Amino acid sequence: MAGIDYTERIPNNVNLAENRRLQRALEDWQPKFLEWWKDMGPLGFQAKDVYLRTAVSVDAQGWANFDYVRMPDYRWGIFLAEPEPERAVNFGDHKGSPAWQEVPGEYRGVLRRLIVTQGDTEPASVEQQQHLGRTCPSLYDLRNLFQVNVEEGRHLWAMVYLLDAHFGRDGREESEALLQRRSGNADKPRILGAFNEPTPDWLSFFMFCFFTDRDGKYQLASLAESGFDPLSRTCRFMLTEEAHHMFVGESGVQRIVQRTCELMREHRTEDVRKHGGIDLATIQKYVNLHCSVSLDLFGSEVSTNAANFYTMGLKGRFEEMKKDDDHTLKGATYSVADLAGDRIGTREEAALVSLNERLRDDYVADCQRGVNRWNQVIRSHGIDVELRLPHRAFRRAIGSFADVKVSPDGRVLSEAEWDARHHDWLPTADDQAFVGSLMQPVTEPGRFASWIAAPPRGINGRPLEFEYVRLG
Ligand code: BYC
Repeated sequence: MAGIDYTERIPNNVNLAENRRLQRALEDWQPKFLEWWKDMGPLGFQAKDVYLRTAVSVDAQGWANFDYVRMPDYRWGIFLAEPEPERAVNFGDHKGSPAWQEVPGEYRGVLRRLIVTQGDTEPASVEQQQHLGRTCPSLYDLRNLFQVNVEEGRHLWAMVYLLDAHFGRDGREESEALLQRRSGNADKPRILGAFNEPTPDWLSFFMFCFFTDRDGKYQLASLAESGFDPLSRTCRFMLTEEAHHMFVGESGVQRIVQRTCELMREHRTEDVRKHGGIDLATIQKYVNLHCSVSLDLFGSEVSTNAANFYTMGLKGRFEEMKKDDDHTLKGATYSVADLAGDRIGTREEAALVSLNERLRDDYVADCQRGVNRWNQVIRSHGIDVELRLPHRAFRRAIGSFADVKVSPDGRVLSEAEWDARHHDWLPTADDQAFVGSLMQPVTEPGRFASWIAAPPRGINGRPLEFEYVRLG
């Protein structure tokens, strides 16, 4: 078991005490991080005790550590998964060479950009969720929000460690810049589109955790294959935290769907709004919005950047080592979504430049499994409605479909048709105002808002009535 040294100012399992230069860089960054956290982290709850899970070692048991913590006292730190002895670069032009423990000089710029792009999403999501605590549907959900937030904070630490440990002065400058950009700020926005969108209500939050955090899972899994071993090890550990975020998203939407179905049955109507629920049609619109925003995060269908990341051995495919091919992809092809006139089909492309699309395919299949579970809840109430993922060309801003209007079922539309119909497919101002009107805080232990069912069980064996956040 790889224990984490909690006697240090910065808990870690990377022997920080033996690297004075790095320790000084991180100790210099730490107060700036805390300042950012106090400024941009959860508003109004910094002094409250929250029942949080903290990693004390990087193996499975190391997660079982739950206790009350005030968020600014959370032990953010640097935890890498155990090294794999004799690990090699497993794909691309360097396949078979020993994995790099230091940054290969010729790939320095590219690798730095990948790490900065990944790192930038972590504080961005905390910023996007800053106001949500004030309208929590229960103490259980409030605690889950804060658990997600502190772990996103730790993911920022993970990337800052890589920048400070391996990129010298440039890395330290990037670490500072990660604390300076702001989600949605016109002058200094976050790097990727989805991370500048607001998360104004809890339906959006759960959708974000389901769709956008899942992009995180697929991107981190690809980076976990990296031939740059420190990146691989840090992403492998981050993935264990990411799983909880997706649980929060999937179970959150599922509980909303369940409550909606209960109200539909009880009142024999689809229009559950007047009974304090969120109608399935509105939930579908939020699915369309968040899915399309997150599909953009995979980049263009055809990308030489993606081909280069792979050939250089820096970013692999999802489950690279489970794939039975030559792991160089030279000469191989892959089928990518394609626009031909006003029809959407597929065409064969070189596999190397199609890696973004391939990862998007893995992602869509995973999203579909979650949607199937929501639909099972709907069916179990005897209701004949299905939630659906929108077509991958719907409402895209990046890639082949950025300039066309496409319906959720994949028909290419004229501008006029789009203008006439888009309010049926995406949340309107009225929908948002309605969802917003439901966002009244519920903070009595064991109680839940009218629009969401209670979860089947509490956290770490505690009952639902447990005081997951002490507000008193
Ligand atoms: N928004 O070749 P292309 C997470 C840019 S989420 C704005 O198609 P590429 C989390 C692109 O930078 C996971 N710009 O794309 C979740 C490029 O610019 P340059 C985050 C975009 O490079 C929830 C140009 O367009 N991880 O962890 O193959 C909570 C052409 O790009 C966007 C990563 O992102 C966009 N959506 O792929 C908390 C992994 N898409 O070069 C956390 C690291 C593309 O012309 N990043 N552009 O200046 C990457 O692997 C790649 O950068 C991307 C883009 C997959 C994002």
